[in-house]
Amino acid sequence: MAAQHRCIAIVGPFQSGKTALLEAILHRTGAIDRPGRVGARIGDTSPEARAHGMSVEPAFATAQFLGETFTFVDCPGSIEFAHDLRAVLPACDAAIVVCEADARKVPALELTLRELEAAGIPRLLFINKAETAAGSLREALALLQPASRVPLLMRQVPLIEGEAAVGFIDLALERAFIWREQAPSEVVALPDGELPREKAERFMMLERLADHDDALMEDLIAEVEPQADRVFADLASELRDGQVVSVLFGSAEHGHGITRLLKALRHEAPGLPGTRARLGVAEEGAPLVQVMKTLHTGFGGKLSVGRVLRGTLREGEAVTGSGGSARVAALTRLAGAAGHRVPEGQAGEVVGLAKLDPIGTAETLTTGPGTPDALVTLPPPEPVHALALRVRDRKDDVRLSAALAKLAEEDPALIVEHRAELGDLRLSGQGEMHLRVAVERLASRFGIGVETAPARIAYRETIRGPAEARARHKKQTGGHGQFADVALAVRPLPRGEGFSFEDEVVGGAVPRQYIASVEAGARAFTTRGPLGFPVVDIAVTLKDGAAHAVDSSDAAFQAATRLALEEALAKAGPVLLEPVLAVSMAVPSGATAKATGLVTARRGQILGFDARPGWSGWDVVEALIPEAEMTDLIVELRSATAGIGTFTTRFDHRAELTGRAADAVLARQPVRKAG
Ligand SMILES: Nc1nc2c(ncn2[C@@H]2O[C@H](COP(=O)(O)OP(=O)(O)O)[C@@H](O)[C@H]2O)c(=O)[nH]1
Ligand SMILES: [Mg+2]
Repeated sequence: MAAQHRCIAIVGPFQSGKTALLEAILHRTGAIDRPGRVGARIGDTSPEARAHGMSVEPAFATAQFLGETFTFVDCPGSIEFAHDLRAVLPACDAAIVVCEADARKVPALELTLRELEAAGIPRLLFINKAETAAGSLREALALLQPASRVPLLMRQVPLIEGEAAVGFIDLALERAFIWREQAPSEVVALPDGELPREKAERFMMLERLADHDDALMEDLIAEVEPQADRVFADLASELRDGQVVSVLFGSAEHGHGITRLLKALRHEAPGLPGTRARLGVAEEGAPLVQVMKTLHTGFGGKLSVGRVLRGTLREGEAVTGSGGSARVAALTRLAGAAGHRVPEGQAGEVVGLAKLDPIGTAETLTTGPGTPDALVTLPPPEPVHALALRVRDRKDDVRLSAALAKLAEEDPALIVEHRAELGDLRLSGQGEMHLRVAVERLASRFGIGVETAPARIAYRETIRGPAEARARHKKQTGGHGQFADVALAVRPLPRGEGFSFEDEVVGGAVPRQYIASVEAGARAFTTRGPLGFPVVDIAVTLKDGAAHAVDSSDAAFQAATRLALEEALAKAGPVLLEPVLAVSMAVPSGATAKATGLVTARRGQILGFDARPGWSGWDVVEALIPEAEMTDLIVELRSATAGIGTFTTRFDHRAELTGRAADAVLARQPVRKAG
């Protein structure tokens, strides 16, 4: 059999050391000479990642280990970029979840694990920074288990000297190792004093494995030492089936535990056949490629990064996905910022496919006949932050739309709306950094400078009470003149009812065809009321009027209606309405009080809070918050929750806005011109 091509995602909370781990792996496997430093890391090669010292998009790198090819995907840990993972994870064979033995980081770990559990991705945990966590390593299982719905399987016990962990005992191999700086560990004799602990921990590990293997359970009950093969086979099958999550530890920074981790992946992680089975892809058939990511490089154009799930893809072949068909102009193997041209991509490999214009992220492509069923569907995540954009230079206006369309195609979590009513271009997404990176890309890739401002709010106005007015439009110009006379009543309607028109004219005072003119005039007038905003929740009643046999016209009745309404609305007590959102915030329980504080500081109203269903250590806070107060809510919520709190919103109702807040809105609004 040809060598396996594996694909492993590296995921986990922000700052847990994913990029450092990727570098340690690349260093250990000889793909790079020495591990880099944050900012110059192979995983963080885009200018935006460098500028912010964090990973802002998945980075791909390939390494050879014991005759197999591994493509690793360093996935951004920040929740603002988590949506990228949804296209990446399904095509990976397994994930390494990088975490820390630190109680404060457990809710973030739970968030990562939920994504993987939902997608059914086999996973193992790598507790990083082990050199600083000697004591907590012993407690790690109890500490981390609440974050996982699946039993964690401690695979190692730390060897501790003084305050520091210096190595580990592998519970499956029953061998002791001492870590070496940036080098494979050294096997040492199992220290006598550690034997009881080793036996106890190994028994716990085997017991958990035996939950899914009756024969192993019988061995344990009969106190027979199980065969090593059986234990390793169970480790592999139970990882693949998501029945257990193995836990290893080490240090990315010092290169500790890296070889052990790679061996665990090699022996236990499912390969391409397992991934095909999970995705429901038959073994036989035309070549199939799953698109994990779309990049638009300034120089090379569009690049679709895809994993070959079946067959071999060759340069020059045409592929078809749900977006259309295109020829693969060039194939590249990716390595951080660099890549090199290859003639083909074999089953299991991850390759860059150049210039597939109609193809988007997460599409499934084939070279065979027909359009393949999509293996992955991606509901776009709900935006939590929005900005209004304006080009610095008017002549960039058209280019801005095209550039934003490209960014949105690359990243479905970016939502672009041209809001004609408010005259703004609104960009929304997953947070401040997410939008900031998008704005920086407009400059760095497309050379378009934009200014940002808080997105505008769609205010409305209504009236508080009933009023009546009568107006006459009369002009004598040249031939025949213009004449219309209209008497109207207005009254408020319940919130959300919009606009209604009634006709109570008796005796034909206003001829039939002009009643329609009055209604049309009223509707046109309510697009901008006396306060300068669209008027809603009013009923207009035509009470009376007069027409002239020759001089009346549609235009004259519309004009008279405008005059009458202007007077009536001014008398009826106009008032501003602001949109209020129903907000559902998910936060680690420790931050619930801070989250409710954010609501009350924003003219918000708490509706209640409760444990987040199915989660440990998380709460959900339900609240009503005026949309105008949402600006930067996500920023403050994230800072109150170490970056992992989030919310969803939906429009709930419009509420009257009065007092100083209303004055501020009106002061910004251009005054309605008279007449
Ligand atoms: N002490 C210690 N620090 C580490 C280790 N691995 C990474 N770090 C540090 O943790 C921080 C985050 O690392 P990085 O790889 O960028 O995290 P990422 O956000 O998960 O990609 C950096 O300051 C690293 O130097 C480790 O094994 N031990
Ligand atoms: Mg990183």
